[in-house]
Amino acid sequence: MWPELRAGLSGWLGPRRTIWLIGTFLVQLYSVPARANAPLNYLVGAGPRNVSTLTWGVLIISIIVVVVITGLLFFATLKSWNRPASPIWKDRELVPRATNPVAVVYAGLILSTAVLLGVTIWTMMTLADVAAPPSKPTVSIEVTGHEWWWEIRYLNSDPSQIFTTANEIHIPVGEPVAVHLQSADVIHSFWVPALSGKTDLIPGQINKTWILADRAGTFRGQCAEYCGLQHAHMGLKVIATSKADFEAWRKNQLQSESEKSIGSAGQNVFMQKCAVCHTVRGTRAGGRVGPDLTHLMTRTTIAAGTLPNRPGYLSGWIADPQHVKPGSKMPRLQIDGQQLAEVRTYLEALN
Ligand code: HEC
Ligand SMILES: [Cu+2]
Repeated sequence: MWPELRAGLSGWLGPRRTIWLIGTFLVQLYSVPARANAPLNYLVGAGPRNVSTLTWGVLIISIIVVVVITGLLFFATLKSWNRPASPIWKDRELVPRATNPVAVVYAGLILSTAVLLGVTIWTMMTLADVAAPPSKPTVSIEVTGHEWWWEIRYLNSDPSQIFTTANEIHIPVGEPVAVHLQSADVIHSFWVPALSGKTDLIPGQINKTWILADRAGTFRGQCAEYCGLQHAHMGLKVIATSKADFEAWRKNQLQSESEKSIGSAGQNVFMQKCAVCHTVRGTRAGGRVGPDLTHLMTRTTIAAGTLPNRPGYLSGWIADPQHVKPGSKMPRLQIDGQQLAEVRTYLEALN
């Protein structure tokens, strides 16, 4: 069979194809680091290691299985070419073979059962491992899915330590964080690939999961259950920092605006046009339809990761949210240029 195989291959694999294949391989190799930085890459974990180890393990086993099966298929195909063409069966007698060909089938069955069983047990063990955090969580948050943004509430047994923010979760490095998931409307799914698997947010039910970052960094998350028009623009970020930085951030989030005493033309516009839907703690603005804006400027993005939180984008968003995120629950408001500038100045002081 080898001469045939070699002849077949060299016919197919001319010099141009060889160069093309090697080139493709090199390009792939080169783009590996680029893909490692892709925001939703799940092959590089920053949380409990065993999940990414399982992913890699199953991936490698699957590749080996595909390669072996393809090899055997090639082998069987080429072997049958060696048979004399169109045998006339009536002139021939069946010659008993030295080895039992059915043994190959048994071997295949045993081997694939063993591989599948192994992978199943490994998966079960990993699932049991990640069911509970390695130690008692030090921080607990409640995440509420809305069409199409995330409400984040930091829970505490002391009510004065509870606060609400949106779309960006800060956590201390190395400490497990309990996450309670619920939904205000339809089913969403909480997914931060580097830190945990997916868990659904289901109306009328609280699902629990946990996250842990073993290094500092910003980890992108995404709603992973189709939830309507702007599902793709329902992103979130987990920002893992040192304990000290986390505490500083938390202290600042706990402050109300009145302590910074803001009173301006912009605030008047805000009270008239925005306060029905948005809260700014410490003021009369207590709407709960949209994100809490008390510390808007401490966030890096707006509209659930859709735009960077910079003045130009902020103006664009307020002037016409339906252009940025069609179907979003923030309507286009009747607001003139001067009011827009004033309200933006007001928002820019919310830090
Ligand atoms: C009818 C309710 C409603 C009104 C009125 C409203 N908003 Fe919103 N706003 C929302 C909703 C809902 C979102 C979340 C949109 C999304 O991300 O899909 C939002 C998002 C925002 C955001 C982004 C916040 C973040 O962290 O992502 C800003 C800033 C904002 N609104 C400012 C304003 C301003 C300023 C006004 C008044 C001129 C206003 N909104 C009026 C409902 C409203
Ligand atoms: Cu969603």
